[in-house]
Order: sequence, then structure tokens, then C-alpha cells
Amino acid sequence: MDAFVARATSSAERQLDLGTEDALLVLTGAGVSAESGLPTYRGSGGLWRSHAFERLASPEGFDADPALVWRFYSERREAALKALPNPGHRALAEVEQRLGERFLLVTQNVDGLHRRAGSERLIEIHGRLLGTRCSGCNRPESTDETAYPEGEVPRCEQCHSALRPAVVWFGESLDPAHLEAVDEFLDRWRGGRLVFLAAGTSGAVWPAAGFVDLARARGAETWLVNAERADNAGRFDRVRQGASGTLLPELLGLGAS
Ligand code: BJW
Ligand code: ZN
Repeated sequence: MDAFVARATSSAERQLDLGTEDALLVLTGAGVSAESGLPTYRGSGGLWRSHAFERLASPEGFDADPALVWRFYSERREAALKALPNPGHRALAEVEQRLGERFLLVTQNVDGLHRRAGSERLIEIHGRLLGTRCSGCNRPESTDETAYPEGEVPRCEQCHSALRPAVVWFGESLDPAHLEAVDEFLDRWRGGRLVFLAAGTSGAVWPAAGFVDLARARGAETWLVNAERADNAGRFDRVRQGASGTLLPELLGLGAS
């Protein structure tokens, strides 16, 4: 049997069993929204199988053909607005209520489903699908649910440059304040157990793929919940293979709803 599966099947490893002094840092990826009907990026059925990410999710691709990029993001806005949070999203919102400031959720997802499930201690490190910012000036980011008609590129009211989706593309920097918040959370908890849990992420994209190492360096116990073997699976203490909509409620000791 694959070591990845074997490590996942011990019954003693079915729950995190968080105590009153313990803290939990969660990192989620596209797999957590798969059961809400949204495609992941990699693997079969993933967005990058049918769409060229260098044309659609890079600043160079946007400069070359902003209308094409807006078509891709407008379709995804429509899909995200139609989707509903699933039991995995809801379990994370529920455990936040129990842990309060001992909890932080960092998501790579841009679909807004964690917030719609009720998560508030939430950092969206790759931005928001339902946000727009200017490609030319620092006009503040705005909430924007518009699915623009084919061929239309919205323009900045201040500088007339093309507006762009408020997501983080390859080669772009993440907000340093977001990475500092992760560091600060990991440094803050000295009393009880510190647990790091990644769910629904292939571990292929940095810097998020390295959070497990940051957590380990602070002595955290590390868990992974994923449908398939993630690229960084070998760096976790415990691995559960399966669907996050089933495994997250179980791991967090909550009934699936
Ligand atoms: C289920 C499931 C179910 C399915 N239940 N599981 C080393 C250090 C630092 C940076 C780099 C580095 N090496 C390379 C870099 C650069 C680059 C990078 O990581 N490249 C790699 C591809 C090699 N990183 C960056 O450019 C980042 N910026 C940066 O580091 O700035 C500093 C810098 C600048 C310049 C040079 C160097 C450093 C930015 C990354 C931005 C990522 N953007 C995207 C697009 C967002 C907008 C959009 O949506 O269009 O973010 S790419 C895409 O990947 C998206 C995701 O958030 C991200 C991660 O994907 P995720 O969530 O893991 O999804 P999948 O599809 O990969 O995996 C899903 C998993 O779920 C699968 O494993 C399934 O099995 C599983 N699954 N159903 C549980 N029901
Ligand atoms: Zn502007």
C-alpha cells in the first residue's frame, strides 16, 4: 500500500482533539471548493488543463489581451456567485467560533466561499475574484461582482488604465502584511499545542507551499487533508486522503451538515 494512504488510516488519527490552550492555523486551496462545484487549477478537470495560465493569470497575459482575461474572470465570477459553501467551509467557520483568537484561516482561494460560510479570521492571500483594482494606479480595490460582456474592458475612473481582477498572478508579490500575519500567529502561541492543517491544496505554489515548514520550525504538529498526494505531502506529520467536505468536519470533531 502507498505510504501516503497507509499513514492516513490509523483510527487514532481521525481527530485533531484541540484543547483549550491549543491554536490552529489552517491553509486551504481549491480542493476545498471542489465539492461546491468549482474547478481546481491542476489535475484532471483543473482550469490550467483547459486554459493557458500564462495568458490568463499573469500581468504579461493581461497586457497582451485584457478582454480575453476579463472573459475568463467574468465566467468564473458567475460560477462563484452561483456556488454555495459546502460542509468543509462550514466546519472551518464553526471551529473559528470555538477557538476565537487561537484560530487563523489562510486561503489561497479567490472564490469568497469561506467568507460566505461565516469565516472572519480569514486572510485571502491570492486576492478576490469579486474584487477589481487598477493596473495603472493605486486606486483602492473595490468589490465588483460584474461579469463584463465579451470584449469589454473596464477602465479606471482616475487614470483610464485598464482595471483588472484583484487576484495575485504568477510572479506578483503577495501582500507582505498577509505573510507577516501568518508569522505573527505562529510566533504568538507558546502555551498549548500549535497545529497546522492544510486542506485541498496541491502544495505546488509558493510561498503557501512552504507554510508547513514555517509551522514545523515553530514546533507545530502538521496535518494534510487532500484528495490526491500533494507535492509537499512528505513534510506533514499526518496525512488524511479524501474529500475535505467529509474529512474536515470529522477531523475538527463536528457533525457534517
Ligand atoms: C481535493 C478535493 C476535495 C480536489 N477535497 N482535496 C519559491 C518560493 C517563492 C516563490 C516561488 C518559488 N518557486 C516559484 C515561485 C513563484 C511562483 C510559484 O509558486 N510557482 C510554482 C508554480 C513553481 N509563485 C508566485 O509567483 C507567487 N508570488 C510570489 O512568490 O511573489 C514573490 C516572488 C515574485 C517573483 C519571483 C519570485 C518570488 C504568486 C502565486 C500566485 C498564484 N496565483 C494563482 C491564481 C490566482 C488567480 C486565479 O484564480 O485566477 O492562485 S495560481 C493558482 O494556484 C491559484 C491557487 O490559489 C494556487 C494554488 O493552487 P491550489 O489551491 O493548491 O489548487 P490545485 O488545483 O493546485 O490543487 C487542488 C488540490 O485539491 C489537488 O491536490 C486535489 O487533489 C485536491 N482536491 N478535490 C480535498 N474534494
Ligand atoms: Zn487607475
